[in-house]
Amino acid sequence: MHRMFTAVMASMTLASVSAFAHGDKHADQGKKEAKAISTEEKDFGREGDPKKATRTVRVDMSDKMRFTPASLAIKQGETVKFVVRNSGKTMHEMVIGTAKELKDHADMMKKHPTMEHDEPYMAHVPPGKTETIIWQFTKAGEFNYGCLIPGHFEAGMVGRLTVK
Ligand SMILES: [Cu+2]
Repeated sequence: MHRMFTAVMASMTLASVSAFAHGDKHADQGKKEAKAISTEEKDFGREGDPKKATRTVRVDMSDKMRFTPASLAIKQGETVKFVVRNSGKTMHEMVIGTAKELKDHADMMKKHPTMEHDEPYMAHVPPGKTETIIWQFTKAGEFNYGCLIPGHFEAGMVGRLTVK
């Protein structure tokens, strides 16, 4: 009985080790590139094809709870590569969306701070690191980008996107 339990434990450990090694081996290829590009159309656009990115926008996030730049003008149809840097000492994230979506999402994050999410229109960036978002702005309108780490959005960590 005891012996069987040990054997099961050993094989489980082995399985998780090999799963980790497999994930690790491909880590340098980049998580986003490895996935197929989503065809889901949101109110504020769709996931962009990195090969079709016509513009690179550098965005800085700081512990002053601000994005730099704080506003952006984008041409409708444009595929933008956002290079998002966290120059602060705490975690920040850039999430693109409509004002209502961001507010709802921020409220949800307050209730479930450890909620895990990863979508093509968001980048979670640890201190000192840089992540990218490739997004195609297929629809005209006024949108936002915000940091939904609890308290940050409320402190004014939100930028304005104008697509026309
Ligand atoms: Cu933040």
